[in-house]
Amino acid sequence: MSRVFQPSAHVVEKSRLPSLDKYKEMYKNSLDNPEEFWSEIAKEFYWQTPYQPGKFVSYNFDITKGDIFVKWMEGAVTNICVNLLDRNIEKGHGDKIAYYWEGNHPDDYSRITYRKLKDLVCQFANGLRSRGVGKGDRVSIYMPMILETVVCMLACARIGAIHSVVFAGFSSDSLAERMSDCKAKVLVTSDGAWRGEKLLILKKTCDEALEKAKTKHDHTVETCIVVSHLAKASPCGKLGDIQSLYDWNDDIDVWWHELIENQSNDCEPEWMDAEDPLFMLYTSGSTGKPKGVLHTTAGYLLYAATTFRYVFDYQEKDVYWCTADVGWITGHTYVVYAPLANCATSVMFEGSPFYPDNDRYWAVVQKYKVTQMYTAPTAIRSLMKFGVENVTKHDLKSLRVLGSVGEPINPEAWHWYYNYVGSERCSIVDTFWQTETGGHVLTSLPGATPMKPGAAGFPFFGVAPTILDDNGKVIEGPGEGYLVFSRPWPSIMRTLFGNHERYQSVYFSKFPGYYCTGDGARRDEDGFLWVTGRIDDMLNVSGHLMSTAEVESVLTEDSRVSEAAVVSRPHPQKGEALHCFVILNAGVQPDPSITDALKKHVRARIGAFAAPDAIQFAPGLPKTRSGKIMRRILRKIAVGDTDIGDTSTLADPSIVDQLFKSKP
Ligand code: 6R9
Repeated sequence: MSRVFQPSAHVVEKSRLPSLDKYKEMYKNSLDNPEEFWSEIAKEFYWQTPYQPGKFVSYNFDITKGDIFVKWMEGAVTNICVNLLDRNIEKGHGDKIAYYWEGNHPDDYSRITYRKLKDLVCQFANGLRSRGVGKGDRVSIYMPMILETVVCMLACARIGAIHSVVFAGFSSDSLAERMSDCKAKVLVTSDGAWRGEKLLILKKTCDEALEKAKTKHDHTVETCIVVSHLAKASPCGKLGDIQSLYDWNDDIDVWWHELIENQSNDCEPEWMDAEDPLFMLYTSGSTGKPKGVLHTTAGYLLYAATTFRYVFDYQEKDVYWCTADVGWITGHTYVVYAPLANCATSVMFEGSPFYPDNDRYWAVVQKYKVTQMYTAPTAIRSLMKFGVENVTKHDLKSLRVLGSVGEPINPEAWHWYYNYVGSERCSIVDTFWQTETGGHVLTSLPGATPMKPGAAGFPFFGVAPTILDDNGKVIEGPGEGYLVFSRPWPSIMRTLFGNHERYQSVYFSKFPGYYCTGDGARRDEDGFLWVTGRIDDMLNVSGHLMSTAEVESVLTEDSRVSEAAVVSRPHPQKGEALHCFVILNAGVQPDPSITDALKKHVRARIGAFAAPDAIQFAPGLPKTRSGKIMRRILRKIAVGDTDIGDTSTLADPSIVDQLFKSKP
């Protein structure tokens, strides 16, 4: 039995949702009367044309009855950027700080008000229009955590262009593939960025990616807009002649500052239908190419705004900080859209938790008197090892709510976060959600719900989770199975860009009538939901999802490799780490230089976060008679657990012994 923690008086006193009963009442209403529930929230926002009553939500989740679709607020016309900026300024908050920006180096920091942010967004939006970008065009963004990144995303939203942010840790191959898949017209980047003492020359990666898009994917990006960031940033290591590190091609490259130089800070927004696309974001699939998850306008706005308000219990004078990179969905919804929709003041941090010292996170909380902090278990675990003095020497009493996202939080990390960062008086909100869900779907709510370390808690308003067994039978009460949802909430993804078939088959075909998350979940005796991890061939390394198939296909690109199988094994900081079984071609001898080459190749092709921890040369793989790799057994071998259970279905059981013996 795990201990139950009740919200402290410190949290409850201020909470806008101060009791479990209130949550239950609102939750019930959100399911019984979705139109009443969500249209009340919609009233706060600006609609050029209001929605048509009676058509608030329509959908089909049952593939046996026809195509899957989800529509919210049909008939409504709005612009999300206007709602985030103009609306707040008109309400008198133009001088409110939208972001405190904290650079990689502690000497680099700035702040921006709502008014100034709108001016910059309009100028850049006009700049994009001057380059021929309009409604429906795709703009790829490969940027560090700087204010221009937010400006760029909102500028796209203002003119109806679909932004596609690619995390700036991805390789040039990955960027090329993503730009080509969505046929991006423009790429926006910066010359580079510091991450701790490491210098990243982003423009160079972009040059390579633009070339690869052309030669490998037959796609030409028309314009590459470059923020000059390095000249402004304090150097944190050796800085050579930057300009010599990348190319400049006058035909397509243009400096950001030159593009906006003479642009007006007024920009007529593009009026968008409720279901017009807002952005796409690629996420790994268990097979094949990355999936371009597409989100639309009105539903995303409503849901992002509402989750932020209740899950973080944001109040007017609070300072909120989400440490996620904008390259991931957490950065989209909870660094950009949701805080601005609530007229919040946020911290945006460019750097690393370890630079210049391992207490940087806590120094930032103290500096800005952060009230809500939102980070990932992997970050917490990597900071735990430096001892609690790093934390306790800072004044963290401004904190009220501590968020966690990306993977299940292990109880040890939960307790450390709760005891030392939150001084046993902050609520921890463990938020389960996905790129596909657009916003939190299972979570605790500060002030309202009790907490159990490691449990994601309860469904958010409008969300109807179900647990199914292997046969698709609903598990009522306590039990474990597949986590699915029986109806849409406003920000569920609408399709995979350019591939509705794949959308239907990946998410809706396994259990007709349900959206399938790909995660397992358990409901305990008290009704808490625990997410137990992926049930497909996906890996979650430091909160980054990737598929075994993706890494395997990169490994087999090496001509010396004939076959590869990748599994995860537990890792104290990263959560999971990659253990790769590699079969070499006949005549090739295992050698440490091959190990090195393969590790480097995976980093180069996918990104540094995908670097394997172990490469094991294997004489063969445990396969069933029908040729399926038994990953269950490989996972046991990776951790040295000889209790492997039934091997009777294996074509060649002797292989298992050999694999245990050849473990590095
Ligand atoms: C927001 C985000 C989604 C996958 C998801 C699940 C895992 C995320 C979690 C969690 C347990 C949590 N996940 N949050 N598992 N508890 N609080 O991370 O999106 O990158 O698409 O990953 O991450 O496995 O299916 P995304």
